[in-house]
Amino acid sequence: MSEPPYTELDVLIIGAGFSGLYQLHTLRPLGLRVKIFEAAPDIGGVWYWNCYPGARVDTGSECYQFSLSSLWKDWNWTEMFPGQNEMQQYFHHVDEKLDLKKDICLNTRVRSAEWQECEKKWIIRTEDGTVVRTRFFFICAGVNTEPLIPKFEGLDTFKGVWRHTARWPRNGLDLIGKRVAVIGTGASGVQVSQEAAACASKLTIFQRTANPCLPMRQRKIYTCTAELESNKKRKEDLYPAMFRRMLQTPGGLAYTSVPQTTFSVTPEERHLFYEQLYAQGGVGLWLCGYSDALTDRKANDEVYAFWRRKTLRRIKDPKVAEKLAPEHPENAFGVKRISLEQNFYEIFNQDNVELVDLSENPIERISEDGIITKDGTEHLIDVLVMATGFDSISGSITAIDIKGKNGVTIQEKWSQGTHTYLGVASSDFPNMFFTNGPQAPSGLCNGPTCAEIHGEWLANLMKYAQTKHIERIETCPEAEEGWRQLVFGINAMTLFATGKSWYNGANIENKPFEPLSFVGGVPLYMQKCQEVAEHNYEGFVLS
Ligand code: NA7
Repeated sequence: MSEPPYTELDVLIIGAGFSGLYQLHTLRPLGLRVKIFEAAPDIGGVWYWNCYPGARVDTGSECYQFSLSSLWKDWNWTEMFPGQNEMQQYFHHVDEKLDLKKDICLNTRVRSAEWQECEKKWIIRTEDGTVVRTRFFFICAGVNTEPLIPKFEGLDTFKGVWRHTARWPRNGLDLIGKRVAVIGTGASGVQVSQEAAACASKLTIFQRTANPCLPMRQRKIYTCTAELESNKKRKEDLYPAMFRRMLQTPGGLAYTSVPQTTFSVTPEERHLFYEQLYAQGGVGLWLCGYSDALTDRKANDEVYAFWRRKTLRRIKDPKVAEKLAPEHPENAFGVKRISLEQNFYEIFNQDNVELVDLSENPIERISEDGIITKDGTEHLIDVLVMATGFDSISGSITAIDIKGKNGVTIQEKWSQGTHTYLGVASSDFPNMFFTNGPQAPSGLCNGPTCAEIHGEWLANLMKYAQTKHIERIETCPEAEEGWRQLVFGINAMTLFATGKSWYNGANIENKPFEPLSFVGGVPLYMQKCQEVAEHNYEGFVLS
C-alpha cells in the first residue's frame, strides 16, 4: 500500500490542552511551521474528555489559568472552582484571543512516531492515515489522559451501561432513578458520586483505599456588573504579582506552607491554624500547613488526626465513618492526591447510598446484572461508573508507538524504569520533548503554571537551536542518570516515598514503582532547568 503524501513540519505537537496550546503560542514567533494534532473533536485536553457529572477543577480558578494579561484582562470566572463547562468556555476564549485553531488538527490521534536518523526527522502517523515528517516532535499529552480500565472478569457480559469517567458520552448519561455503581474514590469518583447520590435510586460506592477529601467551599464570584468592574481593577493590581509569586511556590500556586514546623508551636496554636485552613476550604490543610507535614511522619499524623476528627463527625454510621476515615490509613496524609468535596461525606447518611469496602471484600467479577463481591453479594446495577483513574504521567507518552534512533520504543526503554533528563527529554529519542512528563513536577504542579514553564523553556531551546544552526538535540544516559538520582534522592527525603499512588506508578500493574514526579517543587525545578540553559544546554548533545 503506498503512503499518502507527506506533510513537512518543523514542530509537531501532540495535544491541545494547556501545555500544547501554550507551546504552540510560544513557538509561533520563531517562524516555525508548527501544528498541533489533537485526538479530541475540540481543544481543552482533560477538560474536553472529563465531562462526567460534577467534573470540576479543584484549584482556585484565579490560579488555574494562563498568566498572559491578554487572556485574563477580559475573562472573569464565575465560580471559585469552575466546572468542566466553564473550563471549555475558557479554552475557547484562549483560542479566540491567540487565534490558535488554525494550526490545530482536531480528531487526529497520533498512532506512531519513528525517528529517521539519515534525514534527522520524525515520521508521524495518525490513525486516519495522515503521515507527517517533522524536525521536532513535542508530546504535550497531559498527566492524566490514558484511562485505566481494570480488567474485571465478566465486564463484557454486563447488560447495563458502563463508562470510564474520562470517556463519558457528550450527550450525557441518564442517572435519574437508576441503580448506579461507582468504582474508585479519587477526585473523579468523589465528584461523580456527589451528583449521582442526588438522583440515583441507589448508589453503591466501591472504595479500595480511603483517601482524604477536603471541603471545597465552592462559591460564586463576580456575577454582577459592579463586581466585574471592581474585579477589573483588582486583577490589574493583583495578578502580575500573583503570577510571579506562583513561580516561587512548590506547587506553582498562589499559596504555600508556612515556615514553622508542626511541633515548634503550642498544641492550641496548631489547632487554631488547622481550623483556619479547614474553614478556608480548598487544598489549604494539605499544602498551606506546617513546613514538615509532608516530610515528617509524626507531623503528618497530626494533620491527619485533625482531618479525621472533622470527618468522622460528618458521617452518622460509625462503621462507615471508620472506613472513610480510618484510624490507621494506608498512606500518609497528602502523599496521594487530596480531592476536594462538597458533600461527599454527607451522602453516606442518605438511605440510597452504600459504601462497599473493597479492601475487605474485593470485586470477584461483573455479572450480567451487576458486581459480585467476594462475600457472594451481587450488587444489582444499571450504570457502572469506572472512576478508576489513569496510567498517569508517563502513560500518555508510552501509549504511542514511538521508536527512537535504535528502533527501541519508549515503552521498552522505560519498562524497567523511567529515564529522562529534566523530565523533558530521553536519550535515543532525538528532537523529541515532552511537557508535564515523568520526572518533572507533573501532577504536583499547577497545570497552567507547568505548561508555561515548559513552554517557555522549550521555546528558548528552539530559539537557541535556530541561532546556532543546530539540527539535532539529544540528551545522554549520563545526564539522565544524574537527573534520576536527583529525583529519587529528593523523593526519599519526603513521605511521598512511602505512599502508593499514581505519583509513583503504584496504580498500574507491572509499572515500575518509582517517583514519576519531581517532588522538589517548582522553584528548584526551574533553577535546574535555568542552569542547564545557561550552560549552553549542558546534558544535551547539540549537533
Ligand atoms: P485516581 O485519583 O487515580 O483514583 C482512582 C480510584 O480508582 C482510586 O480510588 C483507586 O483505588 C480506584 N481503583 C483503581 N483501580 C481499581 C480497581 N481495580 N478496583 C477498585 N478500585 C480501583 O483517579 P481520578 O480520576 O479520581 O483522579 C485523577 C486525577 O484527575 C486527580 O488526581 C486530579 O488531578 C484530577 P486505590 O486508591 O488505587 O486503591
